[in-house]
Amino acid sequence: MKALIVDVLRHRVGKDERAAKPHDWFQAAVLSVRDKIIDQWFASTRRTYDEGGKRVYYLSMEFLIGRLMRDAMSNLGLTRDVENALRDHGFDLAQLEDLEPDAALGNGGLGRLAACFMESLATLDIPAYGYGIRYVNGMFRQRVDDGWQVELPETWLAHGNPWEFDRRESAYRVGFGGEVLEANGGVTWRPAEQVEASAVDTPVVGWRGARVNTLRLWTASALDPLRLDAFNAGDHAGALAEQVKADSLVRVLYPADNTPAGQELRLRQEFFFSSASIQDILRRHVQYHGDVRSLPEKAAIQLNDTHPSVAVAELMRLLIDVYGLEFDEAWDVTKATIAYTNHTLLPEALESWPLPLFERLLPRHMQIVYAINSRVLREAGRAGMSGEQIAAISLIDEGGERRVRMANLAFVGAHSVNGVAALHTELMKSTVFSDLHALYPTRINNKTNGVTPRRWLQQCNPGLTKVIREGIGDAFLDDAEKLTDLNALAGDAQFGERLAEVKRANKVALAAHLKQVMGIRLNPDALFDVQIKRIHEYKRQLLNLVETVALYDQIRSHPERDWVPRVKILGGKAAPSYHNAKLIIKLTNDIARRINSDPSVGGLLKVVFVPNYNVSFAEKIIPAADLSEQISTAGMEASGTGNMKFALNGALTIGTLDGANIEIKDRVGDDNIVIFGLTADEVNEKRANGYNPREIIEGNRELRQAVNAIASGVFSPDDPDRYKGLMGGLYDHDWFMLCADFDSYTQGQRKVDAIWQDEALWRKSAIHNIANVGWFSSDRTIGEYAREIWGVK
Ligand code: 26V
Repeated sequence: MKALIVDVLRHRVGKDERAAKPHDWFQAAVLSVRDKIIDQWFASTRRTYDEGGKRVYYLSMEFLIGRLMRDAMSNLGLTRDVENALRDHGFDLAQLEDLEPDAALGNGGLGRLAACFMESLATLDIPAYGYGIRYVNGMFRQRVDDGWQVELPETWLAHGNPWEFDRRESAYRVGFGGEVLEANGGVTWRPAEQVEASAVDTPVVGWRGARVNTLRLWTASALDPLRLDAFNAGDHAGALAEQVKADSLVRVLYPADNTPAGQELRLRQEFFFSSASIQDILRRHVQYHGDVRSLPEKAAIQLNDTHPSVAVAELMRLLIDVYGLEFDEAWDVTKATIAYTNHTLLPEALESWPLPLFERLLPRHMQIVYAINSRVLREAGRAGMSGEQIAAISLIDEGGERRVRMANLAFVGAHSVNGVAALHTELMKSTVFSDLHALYPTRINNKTNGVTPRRWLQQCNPGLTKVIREGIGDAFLDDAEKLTDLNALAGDAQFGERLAEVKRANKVALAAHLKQVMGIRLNPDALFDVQIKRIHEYKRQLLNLVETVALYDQIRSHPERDWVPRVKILGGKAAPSYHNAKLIIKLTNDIARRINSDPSVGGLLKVVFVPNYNVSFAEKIIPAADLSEQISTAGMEASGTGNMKFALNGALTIGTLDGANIEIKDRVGDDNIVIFGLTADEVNEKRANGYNPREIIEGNRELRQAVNAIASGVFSPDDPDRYKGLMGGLYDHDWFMLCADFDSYTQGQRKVDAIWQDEALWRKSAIHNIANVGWFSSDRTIGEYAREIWGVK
């Protein structure tokens, strides 16, 4: 490895050892590791072709990969070698790793899930391709200026991307607009505009190098990138206009999470990548298997949410217009190939497009959507459904401005529709999809999410991994469910001591990092209480903040009590147009400034808002967390995956009966998790039968004082009215039921304090958490998809 790295440094990076800067060494190390991957990559591809088996295609607008260096080294078993080689050259691997930018091609949970799934697919030796967009600017970089979020473009490609391979030979034309021509029985779509999609491939290595799969991201270029005639005539900008338009397709990731962008560019992005992916899948299939009719035997296409659901219409169009299948036959092939995963029930997040826009951009697809719709509505009619039910099933929303409903299109075009946690799947059946479920009662199924234990245990927490290996051996490295052997060590004081030492070391490391990036000093012996995730009202960062203010009050009124020292760590990005989310970030910082500078709390309470939370930051924070905040309004968080990562790293959870929290509770046991608040049924019942938050506030002194303090400007003396509206919302409607859950949340937090004060009890609980969440490995999840949806071994 040492010789290889020097060779690469000289001949491919083009630097000699004496002139090379740290970044050059990093580049050389990456390329050296990449060389080891490539042989495996070719071998995997060849094996798939030889075996002629079924392939899985995961279509996702988002892949939130983060860094790849450690992942690749660790999965190939090269970490030690690279570390030693670099040390011999005078470099520390950990420092060089920090030079790698995050590939942040996603917003949050949905994108990170796609990345975990890619790694598990390779680990389970399943031939698979991820398909997405190679955004030039991924998730924005968040700066905090005077407490406010400021968005800056993320330039992850500034120094090139050593992991990717241009595949210009894999290029497809994608059309927009134009007209549909009918001639001698056939239909052709004559688009008004065309762009070229070309593939950029990144290898994805499975654990122990089991397989290397491909993440294929599309980039766009104009068919005629420089119009020389225009250029020579002096129109230098006009000559580039088409290229600029093509660039815009892959320029930015839409930074909204759970609220549709509703803009034409977004629909163009969706069609661009869906069309290129479907064309690529069909080309590969026809090349190796000859006939498109056998597609379902050789290909399984999974739609990650509705973002790629126009693929249903695109596959139909290609099968009918290009490959000459009859509509019925094409429909059978499409449904047997495609499956759809839903990731949210929030009504505002369900995508739909104004019909005139859809028709103008995709006229042929509009016809196909109508044809599918009339078929589906006929089936509903034959099943004896009411007019109201039929209207709910329709692919077209006829209420007011007519719109195409992408979730309904995905639902009817798929043979499987899955939710991402047990509660979420049941709610899909009873709420948004109730009528579609009545018509197709076997289609909805559950696949509870998971996370890859390679990144989220082994790589991010080597200390803990080592202690576990000493305790139960190595079997858990290949099968996370073997972590249950740790249950036998829950009462072992020595083992508990070693775990506590690792946790403390991780907290010291995090504190050092935060000292460096924010200049704040934290006590590693305090309880690290963490809420990191996108900022959204349903996730209820505000509940955490109001409770923090109440606690601050209590500590000041009763300084003599035996308070548990706490550090409240919050982090996350707000959608740039989401006013309240941005205000919540400012409030966090306003509260932090006041509390952190108040000598009367004597260091018992600190509040930290970590700027620019991303995957790499999560890898530093999660191993150092004692308490994981999973406090969404019940029924609103589809699954959550952060909850799993924290438990796997030995944090206790304080959470509601929402998403996967419920399944975590079932596994770790009621004594090892702190559950509070209304159930999803109770939330519904309250919303239906009238809910009076004002009465609750008036009846609860702690809550009232905290809310009024925030509302009256105690934390914002420079602008006392800043939080009037936000707090007024709690009095008036409190849609997310913060007030209803405040009291039981507070009690939950005091229960956390009590467990913390019993050191042995806390350690035992932490062990039970680590021991019993191996089931939330994405290997288990992908195994279920493979067996129950895709039919692959
Ligand atoms: C919707 C839209 C609408 C158009 C603009 C861009 C955009 C981006 C994302 C979304 C939907 C996001 C849905 C999502 O991330 N859901 C999360 O999925 C996780 C993985 O299943 C799950 O753990 C979280 O609970 C769920 O919120």
